Amino acid sequence: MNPEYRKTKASPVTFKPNHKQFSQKTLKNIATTICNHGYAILKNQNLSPDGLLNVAKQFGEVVTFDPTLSFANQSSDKKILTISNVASDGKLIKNFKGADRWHTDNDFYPSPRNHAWTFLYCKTAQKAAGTTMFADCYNPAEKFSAEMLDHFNNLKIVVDPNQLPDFEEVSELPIVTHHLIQTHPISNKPFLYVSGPEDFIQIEGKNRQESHMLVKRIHDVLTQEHNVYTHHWEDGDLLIWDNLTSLHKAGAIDPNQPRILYRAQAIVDTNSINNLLC
Ligand SMILES: O=C(O)CCC(=O)C(=O)O
Ligand SMILES: [Fe+2]
Repeated sequence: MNPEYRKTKASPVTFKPNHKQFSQKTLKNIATTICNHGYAILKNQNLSPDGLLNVAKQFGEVVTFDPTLSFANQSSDKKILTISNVASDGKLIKNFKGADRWHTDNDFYPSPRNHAWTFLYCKTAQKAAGTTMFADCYNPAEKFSAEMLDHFNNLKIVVDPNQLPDFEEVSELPIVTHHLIQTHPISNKPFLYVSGPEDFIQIEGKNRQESHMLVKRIHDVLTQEHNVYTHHWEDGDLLIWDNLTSLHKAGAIDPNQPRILYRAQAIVDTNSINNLLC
């Protein structure tokens, strides 16, 4: 089926491919979309957790999640996470908030291992709630003054896994730094790698308060409405996003409706994606 194209700036391309077997052309369309827009939407997929892993595998090395990650339900092989407000007894968890602050997955890995695509599949959607939002981090020159960009060019973010809410106990992972302004290894376009949540990210050489203020200032610009795509889930949607070029977070979750998502990740192999795009 042909891809549908929505032209607003922050909106991704939507596909309805055959979920059982992606053709080379579809794989190329998906990869092109993600590299250009930061994310792609695949409608009407009918995936089991294993089916989701099979999709992720086609784009890179599937991530085995760190055992100290605080997400509630992990599969036994630690490759699929279930993000759900339904407890094992079937009751709704009333205070389930999800990842409701702007962030970037896998910022706690050094480059190029942080170049992960996240594959989030919706088994059970909420009506008029439980969205996922994406802020576009491409085109920093359109978003910030030349003076700010000059300043950003010399800065690095510092990610300390022990400070991140993602980990429930002391993490074995070392502290990593990333340049704030980077060039995308596939699209060759500049982007801002700021991550979040804003009070957890440090800027090298700045104290906590200065870091927090600067990251907040950047988030305030990136997360303006015109720069954000909000995905209203339907059952069977698969969203794939590039963690280099978009910040994301969960929108408000309705405590009275189930919301069940499966999540996998692949570390993107730049060479194989480049080959796919040729
Ligand atoms: O629940 C959501 O909408 C977002 C989940 C999330 O941040 C993730 O899967 O990395
Ligand atoms: Fe996330």
